Amino acid sequence: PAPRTVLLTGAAGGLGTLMRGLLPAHGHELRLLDMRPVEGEPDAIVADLADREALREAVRGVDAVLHLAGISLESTFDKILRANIEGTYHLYEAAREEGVRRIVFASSNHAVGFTPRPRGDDPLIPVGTPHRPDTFYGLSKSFGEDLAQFYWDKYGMETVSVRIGSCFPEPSNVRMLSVWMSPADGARLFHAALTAQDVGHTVVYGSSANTRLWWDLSSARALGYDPQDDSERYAAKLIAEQGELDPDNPDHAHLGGHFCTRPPVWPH
Ligand code: NAI
Ligand code: 15L
Repeated sequence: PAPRTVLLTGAAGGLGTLMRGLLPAHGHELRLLDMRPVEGEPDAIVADLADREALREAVRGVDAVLHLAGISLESTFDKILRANIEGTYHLYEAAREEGVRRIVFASSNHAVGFTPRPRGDDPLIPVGTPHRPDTFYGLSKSFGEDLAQFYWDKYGMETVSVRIGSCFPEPSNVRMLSVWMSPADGARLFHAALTAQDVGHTVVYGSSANTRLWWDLSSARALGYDPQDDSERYAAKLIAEQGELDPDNPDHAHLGGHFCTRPPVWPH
């Protein structure tokens, strides 16, 4: 397929940096935006999500937006409100004003973080499970999914909300054996979300085809996503170091893990 111009917000961040490297091979031409300068990318747009005029200019002429910008861990409500809730609203308004048809929204497993994790033969968690945010951060992702549904119902703007598990080069704890998404699978999923036809507002979980998966990937597969990785090759080492998840440990009881009990806080 022809390259599609995509605005990547949050391009200076961890996931943004991984996707800057991987998405061009899927045929996407990226325009970059972040509130911080993007290393090695002098043409990147440096703008805050609060700056509606800058956002309008940034989305002008793009086929789609991959919206990764925002606070990615727990913070104060005021900071989350400004960056994630108001910031996502400003992005959607700018996209609506400029006629952008598709947004891929970096939601998070923390929108449903207080959902008990499946054990034994329990069924996988469906995308239709009720929102159970585990933090103000997760609450902002629940809001983002509702915003996306509203812009579809009201204005016909399409969104794929990707409830990302943990997208890092390698899983670093036993919980991540269930929720990890390899960067290569992340690029496959974002590519599918950017290009699938007639998505309306679709919610998907974002992870690799992990042996210990907790949630249902069928809505992601329906977009054409075909994950190639499985965290299981890291399992023996991580379990030897950390032990299996402890059923009596509250940190291990829910999808959101320790975000439910002692959430890591954004440093800025
Ligand atoms: P990150 O914190 O490394 O990157 C976020 C980027 O957004 C930063 O470069 C930051 O400067 C930028 N940003 C923050 N506030 C902004 C504002 N007001 N205006 C413009 N730019 C702003 O986070 P990471 O890990 O790259 O995550 C990217 C997105 O994916 C986030 O929305 C996060 O919530 C979501 N996500 C990531 C997961 C992961 O495993 N990496 C898991 C679930 C969700
Ligand atoms: C997230 O939403 C965070 O942005 C990311 O840094 C990880 O902590 C991830 O969830 C996770 O649940 O592991």
